[in-house]
Amino acid sequence: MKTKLIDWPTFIGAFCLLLAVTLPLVLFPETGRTWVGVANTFMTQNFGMLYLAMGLGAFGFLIFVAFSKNGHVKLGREDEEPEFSTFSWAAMLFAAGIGSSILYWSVIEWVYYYQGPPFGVEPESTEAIQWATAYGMFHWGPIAWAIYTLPALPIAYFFYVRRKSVLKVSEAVRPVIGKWADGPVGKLIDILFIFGLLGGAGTTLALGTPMIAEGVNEITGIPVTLGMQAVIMLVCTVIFAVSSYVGLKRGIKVLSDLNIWLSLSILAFVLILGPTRFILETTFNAVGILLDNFFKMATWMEPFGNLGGFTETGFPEAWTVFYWAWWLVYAPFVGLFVARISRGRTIRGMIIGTMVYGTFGCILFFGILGNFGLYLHLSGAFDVIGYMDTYGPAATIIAIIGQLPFGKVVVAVFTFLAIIFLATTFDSSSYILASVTQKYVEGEPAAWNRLFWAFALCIMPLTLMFLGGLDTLQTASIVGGFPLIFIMLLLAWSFMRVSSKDIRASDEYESPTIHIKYRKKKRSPFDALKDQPPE
Ligand code: NM2
Repeated sequence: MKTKLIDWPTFIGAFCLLLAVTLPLVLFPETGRTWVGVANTFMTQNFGMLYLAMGLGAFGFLIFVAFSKNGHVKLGREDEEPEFSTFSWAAMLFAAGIGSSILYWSVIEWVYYYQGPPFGVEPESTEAIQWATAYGMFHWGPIAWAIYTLPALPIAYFFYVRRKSVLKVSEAVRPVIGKWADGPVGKLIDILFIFGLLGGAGTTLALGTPMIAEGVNEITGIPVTLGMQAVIMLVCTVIFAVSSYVGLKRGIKVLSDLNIWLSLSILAFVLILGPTRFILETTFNAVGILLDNFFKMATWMEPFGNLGGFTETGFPEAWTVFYWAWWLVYAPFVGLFVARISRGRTIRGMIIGTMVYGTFGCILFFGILGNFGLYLHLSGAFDVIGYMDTYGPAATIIAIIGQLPFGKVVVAVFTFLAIIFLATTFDSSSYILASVTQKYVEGEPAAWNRLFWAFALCIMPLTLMFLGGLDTLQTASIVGGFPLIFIMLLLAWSFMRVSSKDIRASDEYESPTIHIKYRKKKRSPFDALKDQPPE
C-alpha cells in the first residue's frame, strides 16, 4: 500500500465528515430523526429557490454556450472524428448518469403527484392525473440533464483541448481559483464534492435496496427485514468487488451492456404486452404538457403559501428542490464520464446530445413503466394506491411489475436489473471517490482505495434505511447538494474563462468550428484511462 499516493487531508476529511454525520444518527435515532427533519425544512424553505434558480441557470447557460463561439470549439484535433458512434455515446451517457432509481421512480412517481399535485389542483382529480403523467418527465428532463452536463464542459475542455488530465473538481476550477486549488480551498471543494456524492449515492442505495428486497421476497419468499436489506447491499458491493478483481474493464463493460439490453427488453415487453395505445397517447400528451408548462414548473416555489385561497402542499420542496439537489450531487462525477466519452465532438454537440438523448431515455422509462401503472389503477385492474397505502412504495413497484404476463419472470428480470444497476453505481462512485482522494492516478486508482470507498458507500444508505422515511433519504441529497450550487458557478465560470481566452488567442476566429491549437507538453495520464467504459 503506497501511502504517498493518498491525499490524506481529503481522504480523512471526507471519511470523518461521513462518520460525523452518520454515527450520531445511528446512536441517537430518535433525536436524529428530528434533526434530519429540521435540516430538511431549513434548507428547502430558506434556500429552495436557490436550487431552482441553479437548475434554470444551468439550463440557460448551456443553451447560451451551445450557440455561442465557445460552443463551436471541438473537443479534439481538427481531423478527429467522434470517438464513439452516437448510439453508443448516448447509451454510455445514460448508463453513467442513471441508476436503479429510474426503475423505482418511473414506476411509482406518478402516485405521489396524483395524490399531492402542485398548483392548487384537487388531489386525485382528472387534472391531477395529467400533471402526474408530466411531472416525472420534468424532474428527469432537460434541466436535470443540464445540471449533469455543466461540469462536463470544463473537464472535457481540459481533457481534449488543453490535453490535461482532470479528475478533481478542484482542478476543474483552477482557472478561477488559481493557486488556491492546491491549498485548503481546493481540498475543501473536493471534500464537499465527496460528501455530496456520498449523500446522493446514499439516497440511491437506500431507495434501490428495499425495492430489490421486495423483488427477492416475491421470488423466494424470504421476509424483508433491515438485516436482509443490509445483506443485499453487501452482495451488491461484493459483486462489484469481484468484478473489479477479475479484470475490471471487462467485468463492468459486461454489466453495462447487460443494463442497456435488459432495460430495452423490459420497456419493449411492457409497451407491447401492456396497454400500448394508452401508453403511447398518454406519453405523447405528457410531453405536450411538459413543453407547455416548462417554465411554470421550473419556477414554482408555492410563493402564495396559504394566501389567496391556495393551500400549501410542500410540493416544490419535496420534489423539484430535492431532485435538482440529487442531480447536482452526481453532476461533477457524471460530468467526468460524459467528458471522457466526448472526444471528437464539439461542445455544442455534447450539450445538445446530453440534454436531448438523456431526456429521451428518461421519457421512455416514465412513459412506459409509469403509464402502465397508471393504466392499471385507472382501469381498476389493480388498485395501486390502496396497495401502496398498505404495503409501501417498494412492494407496490414489484406488485405493478408482477401484473404483467409471466409476472414472476418479469419481476425476476426487473430485480436482477436493479441489482446490476446498483453494482455499477458502486463501481463508478467508488472509482471517482478513490480518484479524488489520491494525489495522482496512474492508469486507475488503487484497488484497495476503490474497495474502501465501495464499502464506505454502504454507511450512509444503511443509516438512512435505519432511520426510515422518504424525507430522510431526500435530506441526504438536499444537504449534500447545497455547497455544490456554488461549485457549479465556479465550474461554469472556469469553462468560460479558459475557453474564451483560448478562442481570443486562436487565429481561426471565423471558422464555424473552432480548433484550438494547444501545445501539449507531455502525455496525459488520462490517455491510459480513456478506454475504460463508464459504469
Ligand atoms: N438521479 C438521476 O440513482 C440513480 O439512478 C443515480 C439519480 C440523479 C436522479 C442518479
